[in-house]
Amino acid sequence: MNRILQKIEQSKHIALIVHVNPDADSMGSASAFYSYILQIQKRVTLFSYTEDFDNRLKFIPWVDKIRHSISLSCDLYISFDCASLKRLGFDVDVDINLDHHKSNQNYAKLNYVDTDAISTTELIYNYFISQEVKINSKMATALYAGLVDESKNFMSYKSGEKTFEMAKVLLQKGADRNLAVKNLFQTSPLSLLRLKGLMFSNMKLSLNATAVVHLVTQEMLLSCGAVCRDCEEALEESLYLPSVSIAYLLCEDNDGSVKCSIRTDETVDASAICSSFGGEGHAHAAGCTFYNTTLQKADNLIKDILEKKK
Ligand SMILES: [Mn+2]
Repeated sequence: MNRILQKIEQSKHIALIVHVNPDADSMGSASAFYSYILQIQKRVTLFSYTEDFDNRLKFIPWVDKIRHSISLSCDLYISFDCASLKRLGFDVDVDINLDHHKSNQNYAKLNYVDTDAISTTELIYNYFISQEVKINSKMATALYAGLVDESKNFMSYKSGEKTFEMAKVLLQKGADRNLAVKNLFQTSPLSLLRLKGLMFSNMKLSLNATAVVHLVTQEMLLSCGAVCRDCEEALEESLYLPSVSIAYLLCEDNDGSVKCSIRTDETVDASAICSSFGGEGHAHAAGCTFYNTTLQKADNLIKDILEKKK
């Protein structure tokens, strides 16, 4: 951690990079860091490869400052919540990698990866506390956004004493809890609700009803006005079925690839399955991409792996 501070102190213009299709954790950690860099009176720029990211993240401070084409003139590049270089979208050498993914590839000069942290914002929070950084209300809201999203509004099995302790401190520092919860858990575009209905009526059970399979075509997405990432909610809720320990999604993306997302209970390692296809993620939430294939062929590949594990 001291080496991180040292690097920051030596730099004049610092680039903060979130991952492609940023989530509240990636954006929240970069946002809190943005405030911090401003506090120490250095130049800072926030980069996201994805331009049309989720509207529900717009409440996170500094999101309006995001740039989408990387500048190579910064003297320090920091990535947030990004397990691999590929997840950055940009072609850039990363100096500091701040993350909590089990599958992190330690691709930077300095890698600070804490797989025990429930969110990357927890790791940033610990850094701020250890460096006695003053956490203002903007920073608190940003850090809270990542915490509440990754812990699924504190429902995740990983939520423990330190999760609630961090939440408590952030609320004391002025985190806007209502704004975060309203945006992250209680806002749904019509397209998403329609897609959920369609996914639930089309889903299949397999392997003695221990697995749920969602095959989503471009046609299904277009009929709802939805995109692949909108499938995540229905995927996660599929695990609510008592007999189910794994739910996976294969979704035809508009670039012709098939996006795979896997959610599991504590008995199955999702990240192990996805890494056999070049993907990455956490033990119970992971993803990978298949190229030049069909939904059916990709489904067979996953089924083969699951059957071997039985
Ligand atoms: Mn995260």
